Amino acid sequence: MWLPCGCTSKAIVTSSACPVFKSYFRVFGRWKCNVAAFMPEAAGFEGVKDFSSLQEFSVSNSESFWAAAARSRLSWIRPFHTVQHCDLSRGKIKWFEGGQLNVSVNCLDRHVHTSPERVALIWERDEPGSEVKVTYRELLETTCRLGNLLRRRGVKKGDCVTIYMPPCPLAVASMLACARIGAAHNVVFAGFSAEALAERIRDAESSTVITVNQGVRAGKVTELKRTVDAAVQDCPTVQQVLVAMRTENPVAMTAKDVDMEEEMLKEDVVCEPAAMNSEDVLFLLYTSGSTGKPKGVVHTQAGYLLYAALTHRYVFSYQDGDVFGCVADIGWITGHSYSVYGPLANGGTTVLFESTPIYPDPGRYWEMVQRLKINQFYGAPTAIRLLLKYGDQWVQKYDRSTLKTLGSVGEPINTEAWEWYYRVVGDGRCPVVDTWWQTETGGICITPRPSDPDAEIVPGMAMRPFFGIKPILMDTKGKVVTSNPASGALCIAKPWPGMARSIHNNHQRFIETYCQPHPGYFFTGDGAYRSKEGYYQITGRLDDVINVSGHRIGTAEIEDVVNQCNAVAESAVIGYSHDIKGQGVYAFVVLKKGVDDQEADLSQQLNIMVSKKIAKYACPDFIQFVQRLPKTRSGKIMRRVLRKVVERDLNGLGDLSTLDDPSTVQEIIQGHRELF
Ligand code: 6R9
Repeated sequence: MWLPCGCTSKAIVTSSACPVFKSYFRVFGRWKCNVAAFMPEAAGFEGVKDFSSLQEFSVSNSESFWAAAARSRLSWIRPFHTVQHCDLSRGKIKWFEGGQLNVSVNCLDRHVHTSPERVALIWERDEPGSEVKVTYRELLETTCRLGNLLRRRGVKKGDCVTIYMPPCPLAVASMLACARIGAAHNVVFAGFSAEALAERIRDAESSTVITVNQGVRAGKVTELKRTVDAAVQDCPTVQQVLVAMRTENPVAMTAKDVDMEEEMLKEDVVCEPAAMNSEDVLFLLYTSGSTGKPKGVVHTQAGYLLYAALTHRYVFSYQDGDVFGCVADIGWITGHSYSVYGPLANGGTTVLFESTPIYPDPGRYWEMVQRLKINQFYGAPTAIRLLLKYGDQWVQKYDRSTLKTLGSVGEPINTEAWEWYYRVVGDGRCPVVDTWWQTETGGICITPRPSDPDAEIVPGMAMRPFFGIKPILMDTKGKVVTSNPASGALCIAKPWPGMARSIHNNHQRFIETYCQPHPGYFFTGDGAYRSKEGYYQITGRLDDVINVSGHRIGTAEIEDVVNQCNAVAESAVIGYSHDIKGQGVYAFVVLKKGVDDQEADLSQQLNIMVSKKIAKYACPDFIQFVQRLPKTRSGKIMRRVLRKVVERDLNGLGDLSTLDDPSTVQEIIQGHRELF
């Protein structure tokens, strides 16, 4: 079988050699004769006998499926009257209209009623062995105090609060406090620069920012409050900054700053939850697109929460009492859906990871798995590729017998990394779920599980659609490809509750980006391959978005910063294949005429600019100064040619006849050779 990742063999993971599958089978095993043992709602679904008929039912009877799930999995203040009201071609998506609920009540209060002392969060702080456990009762109290404080300080239903914090219980409480009082949150990854933060605060029109004095990561202290100070200078909307103390080092406080923890102590531990409509905004999360500024993806209350909860439960086979270890930062969608909302909606115990995979040494993840008795581990291929290079001994030193499922997310996982994850980390016992999804999809859409515990998993393939998801592939003419095997643009044919509803302040951009490219379908921006068995494999972005260590970044955003340098006339940034990071950043830069090209100095200057204006991970690994860029006669940069040069695939340069001046390509090839 041919796979686009270059894998030619099909290693099949079956249940026969796998004790965990057997225990999984014992728990869910009776679904074969009684599917309701797997998903209780299915008892009411006609004709559903097994996993595949449940999946088919969820797509062809999506209203019955989602209505049953929403009724049984969420606590409603007022029941919904309409399951869905969607028109994908017009970008109109509404789920559970008429219903009212409060997300923080769903994530906290209902579990406090049944098991107040159950651990909700395990804060895995930077120093191994210094973890802090927070029970559901404690998290509810903290959330309520914070909700009351926000209310007292004027934050109202419909406002948007920006949160600039590393993963920690107060960050989760901040998200949930917003949800409690009906404010939206906008979590900004704490690795973003002051300018990137300011841009997001301004776009979200936040009047309140929540942060910590300092961050601690890999033994190093970062001055997060100082970054916020710099950011808010350019944000006229900001009236107050709530500052919590992550370290004991005092920071200079300005007139806008509020000592968050001191003020919280004055507040009551009971906070009346706001009754929110299903389609009120829960949060904005900024992500990169192929053009323009990062966009504030809008997610709403009920549909998002339901989808996060259901995928968390079934993709990872999460069972009550399990410890779920998602190591993503809360500043990304993975942190939102699988460190916070999914696990908490399910009453689970979830880990908040503050450190890095190699601090204090490359055994960190597995030492943590042993110490915290983690049952599901969810991480990124870039970290797996990095750890693989350090050798098996860092894994084998630690007891990983608690692990039941291993997850991968954020970028394609190559076969070598997959095999190592499965055989070394999971001792060949745990299914590896390569989960494909996006900020815009809200939760996992294509994944090997849920499916029959005996069902095969092909390394490096995301495999099958989740309940309610109907993926399709489009050919270059915009026609749906029905045969297998096939490749094409990945679209989703039906709306699902977890999908994004809009782009903040720019619904037109939402329609143009996701709904118009293939009318009637949600366009993901990714390409995919579908095998003859019907399994999906994601082949990468079709647009100018690149994926560096699982972080999404638009090449246009980096070019925008590079072009701001006085010495630069124009630039073209492309992604190239990188052993560890998945993709690296390669910049072609044309200097202005007469500029004295002290290239080393200039490269350094450009790197400083990118890290200051965006973040460190967006810095070019290579900068090649060129006289001209290859352009079409209409003036468009031919990125395809640049990509081929960097990949050293000179035979694959393709048709150059549309180039304005084909000799540019030779200059660029020559310059590339000189750089290496
Ligand atoms: C969850 C998340 C989304 C983009 C997406 C795709 C890539 C994510 C993947 C994957 C191959 C997987 N991506 N998961 N590619 N296999 N399992 O990462 O969201 O930051 O919005 O990125 O990441 O290209 O379009 P986000």
